[in-house]
Amino acid sequence: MATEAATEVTGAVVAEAVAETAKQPHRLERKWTFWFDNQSKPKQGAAWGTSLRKAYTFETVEEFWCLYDQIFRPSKLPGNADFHLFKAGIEPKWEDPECANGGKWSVTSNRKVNLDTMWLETLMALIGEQFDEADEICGVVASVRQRGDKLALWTKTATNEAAQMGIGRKWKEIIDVTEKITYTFHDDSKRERSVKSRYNV
Ligand code: MGP
Repeated sequence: MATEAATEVTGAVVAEAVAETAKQPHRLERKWTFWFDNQSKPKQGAAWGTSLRKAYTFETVEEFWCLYDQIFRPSKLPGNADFHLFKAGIEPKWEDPECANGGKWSVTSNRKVNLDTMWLETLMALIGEQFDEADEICGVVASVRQRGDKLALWTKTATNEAAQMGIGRKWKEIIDVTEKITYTFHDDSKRERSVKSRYNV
C-alpha cells in the first residue's frame, strides 16, 4: 500500500516536471537572424543591398517555429526576393568580414514545394548544428527567380577545400539531392557575373 502511494507521488512529480520543462523555451546553441530582400520593385540606380532588411533574431526552438510558420517560407515570397537565415552578427553580404573570404554551395529547384522543403530541412540542420564544420557556416539564402528558384549555403573559408567538401556532401544528404552541386568563391563573383565553380560534389 505504502509502495503504491509512493509510486503515485513519484508519478505526479515526474508529470509536473515534464509539464514544467515543456513550458520552458528550448534554447538553441546560438542566435540566428532571418533577413529579407525584396527586389521585386527595384529603385532605378539603387546599389545592391538597398532593399536588404534584417527581420528577426531568435534563440529558441519555439521562436523559430513561430517565425517559420508565420513568415519565412519561400513559397510566400514574391518574384525576385530572398529570405536569409544567418548566424546572428553576420550580414548576408560579401562585404561582411565573416563572408569576405567565403563562397557558397548552390542548388536550383524547379518547384516551389521543393524549395520550401529543402529550405526547411536546411534551417533545421543549421539551428540543430548538424554540420561537423559548423564554424565554417555563415548562413543560407533562398531566392525566388524567374529562371529558377535556388538555395545557397554560404561558408566562411572558400580555400579550405576539405571543409567545403564536407559541408557540400552533408548538405546534399540533408536536402535529399542526388545531382551534382557546385561551389563558387565570392571573390570570383565580385569580379565577374558568370563565375566558374571551384568545387563540385
Ligand atoms: P547573385 O546573388 O550572385 O545572383 O547576385 P542572383 O541573385 O542570381 O542574381 P539576380 O540578378 O537574379 O538577382 C547578382 C548581383 O548582385 C551580383 O553580380 C552583384 O552585382 C550583386 N550582389 C550580390 N551579392 C550577394 C552581393 C553582395 O554581397 N555584395 C555586393 N556588393 N553585391 C552583391
